[in-house]
Amino acid sequence: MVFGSIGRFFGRIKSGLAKTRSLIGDALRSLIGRGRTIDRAFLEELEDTLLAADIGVGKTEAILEEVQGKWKAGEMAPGEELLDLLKRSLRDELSNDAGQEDFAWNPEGPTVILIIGVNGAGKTTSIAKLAKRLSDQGKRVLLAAGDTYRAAAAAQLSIWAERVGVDIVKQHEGADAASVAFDAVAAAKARGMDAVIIDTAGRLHNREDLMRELEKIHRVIQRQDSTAPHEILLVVDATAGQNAIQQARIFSHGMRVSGLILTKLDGTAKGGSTIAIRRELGIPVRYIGVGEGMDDFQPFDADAFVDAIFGDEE
Ligand SMILES: Nc1nc2c(ncn2[C@@H]2O[C@H](COP(=O)(O)OP(=O)(O)OP(=O)(O)O)[C@@H](O)[C@H]2O)c(=O)[nH]1
Ligand SMILES: [Mg+2]
Repeated sequence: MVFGSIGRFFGRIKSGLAKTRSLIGDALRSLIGRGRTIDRAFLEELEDTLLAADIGVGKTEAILEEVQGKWKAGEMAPGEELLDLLKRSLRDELSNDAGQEDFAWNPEGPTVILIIGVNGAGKTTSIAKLAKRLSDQGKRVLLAAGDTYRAAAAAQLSIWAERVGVDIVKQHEGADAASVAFDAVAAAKARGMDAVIIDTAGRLHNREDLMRELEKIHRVIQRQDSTAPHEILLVVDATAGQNAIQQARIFSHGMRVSGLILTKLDGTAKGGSTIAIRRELGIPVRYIGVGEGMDDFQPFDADAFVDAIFGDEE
């Protein structure tokens, strides 16, 4: 598997997930590879390893139960077989029903993608990366500077728009975010765009204000297109662990989140939290961010992800 894009894809997530690999893959390999028999002490070490890898209490318990069941039935040896069980279990947890397509594109007009998440999660950067990805596919993308709260937000998005080579709709600082979103969807329709990606503020005066603003954006977009937004992607910083889960819950109560973008999986050993986040929120992971550059972004693929954290070449 070394041709062009697939090889590059694999290389990038592998290098992005290097620290996670050493925490999960290497730790499990060394635990399993010591020629031990499965006994209570082994199971305890396995439990500690899985918990230390941030995959979460729920998933850790489920794995231990399965291993224990097989052990008692005499069906399990601690070797490749156990490693295979772990990989399969993680893949099953992470796999999405959706295929490899980015979106169900709106056939009637622009596909409207609303990006939400707490401040600093990586929304604006992820928008740039997604815009780059879609425009590389030949799609015409428009960005909307819907974060009118933070002073430099629109400027930051403009710089990205220029770098990526896409258009942007913005207003003055302090403008009504919903009005920016409304204008952007109108402009995308008028200009025959394929997609409009709307940035939003991560923080307002308080959480209620933030949720109210997001709801207003949502309502106003629907005045332009009653089927919009077609995607609501929640951006989550993977390094935030339990905090990330808590934040994501708040957003997903207020809005019908259609997918997660997990950011900052590079440079952290907390990649295992992807499993905990996916499991606890029940929302599919759609993309992952593995760096600050506009190409450090991949559609989420459970198989590739698990292979990358176990250090498999194939
Ligand atoms: N290493 C790494 N850094 C990232 C990634 N995604 C975003 N960042 C960095 O995280 C910081 C915050 O990113 P932003 O995109 O500005 O986050 P935001 O959610 O838009 O933040 P607010 O606009 O303040 O709400 C920036 O320094 C980004 O470069 C990633 O996948 N990996
Ligand atoms: Mg931002």
